[in-house]
Amino acid sequence: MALTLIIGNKRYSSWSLRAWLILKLNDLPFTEERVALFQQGYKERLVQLSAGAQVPVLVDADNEQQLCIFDSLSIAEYLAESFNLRCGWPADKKQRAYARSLCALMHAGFTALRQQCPMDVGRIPQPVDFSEQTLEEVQRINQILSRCLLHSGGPFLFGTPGIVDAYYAPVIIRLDRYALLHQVSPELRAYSAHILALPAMQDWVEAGQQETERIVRISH
Ligand SMILES: N[C@@H](CCC(=O)N[C@@H](CS)C(=O)NCC(=O)O)C(=O)O
Repeated sequence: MALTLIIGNKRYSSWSLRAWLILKLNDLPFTEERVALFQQGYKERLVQLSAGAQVPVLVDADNEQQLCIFDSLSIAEYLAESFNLRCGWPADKKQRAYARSLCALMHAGFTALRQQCPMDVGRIPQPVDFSEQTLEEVQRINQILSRCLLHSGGPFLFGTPGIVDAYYAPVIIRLDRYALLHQVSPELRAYSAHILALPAMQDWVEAGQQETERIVRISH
């Protein structure tokens, strides 16, 4: 099994970060390939790679065939099925179901926050004129994640690190970069500090800050 993860700009691509972090948290060997989004020819490259024509894409190649898995959630599930992940889904069936629900919620929801506060790891932390809907979503995230942390006792959402933490990592970057951390519980603030201090997260943020492309508006 030889894995290649195609990602977008580390500065902006939140869905790429999720898949990348799952691989990193689990120490899985993989090759990384970056496609700079919204630059000339990028879409043609993504169309060639997968039916989704977006990043991330996980390419699993062996001698006989090459499989391209697109969509961060499908990548997470493929990795969880292929490897005995140390940082995967919770072992307990009920907790696992809840962790999957939280990932599905992130995958399909929180659109106001995602649109108004695109991930930008190079942004100097400052607020914008948040809409009511964005602030409501922040409070919903605060309640959901704080409850998880109180229930598990931390330091990760379900105690030990897992896919669900990777899924919410870009939200933590947004809370930080849009100066929203003072609006969340002490538990979520401590969790955020813990996530931002992970060596893999620091590597991603540092690399993103070094990228030279600037995208004015990206919503994901
Ligand atoms: N639901 C997808 C979303 C992927 C997505 O929106 N990717 C963005 C970058 S973070 C992208 O490829 N944008 C470029 C484009 O759509 O052309 C997933 O979970 O992987």
